[in-house]
Amino acid sequence: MNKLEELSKEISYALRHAPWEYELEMDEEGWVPIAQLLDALHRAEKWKNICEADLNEMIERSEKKRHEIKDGKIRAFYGHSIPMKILKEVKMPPDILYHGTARRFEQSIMENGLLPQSRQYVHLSQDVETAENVGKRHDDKPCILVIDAKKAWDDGIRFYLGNEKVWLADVIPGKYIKKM
Ligand code: HQG
Repeated sequence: MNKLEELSKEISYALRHAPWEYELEMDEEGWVPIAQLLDALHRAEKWKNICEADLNEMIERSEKKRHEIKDGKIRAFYGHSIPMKILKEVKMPPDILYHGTARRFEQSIMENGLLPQSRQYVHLSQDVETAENVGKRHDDKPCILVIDAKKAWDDGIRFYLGNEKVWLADVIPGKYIKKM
């Protein structure tokens, strides 16, 4: 892992899971003042020279769009597990979305639906390749689930925008899910 990847991991941890460890004041959309984040990072020897330009470079160089910077603030696009629910923008999804997961979870997902588990939202992928990469984090031969997002949306299930490849939802009942 190179230094920018390491930085991205630590910032994801701070913004998704533990803002209080870094004394960050987070608003309801997950935004945190960059100055606060930099102050917290500077306390660690490893990050004592990090500046805003490094954060921009981290975002630019990453193959996944995990963070966003705007008006002196930074936030994570998705992945949160903190108790305060992060408000996301409701948006009509593409007709089909995908979810890559472990073979061992498949039966439970079909029975109980896709649940957010330790995160605030269920994470869905815009395309099969992205879903495969997500699934490989859990299983070397992941199973890909196909979500009838159009039907779910028409039935009143809300979807939210993560980034251009990641969509979010509260719960996806099993009737909208089939195996690829
Ligand atoms: C599974 C990474 C049993 C679900 C990724 C998943 C993504 C169930 C696991 C983002 C279930 C949760 C999120 C049920 C869901 N029974 N298992 N009823 N419902 N599950 O890591 O979606 O690199 O919290 O299938 O790329 O894998 O960190 O979620 O396998 O975008 O930026 O419960 O995190 O992005 O696992 O990944 P996770 P995820 P980053």
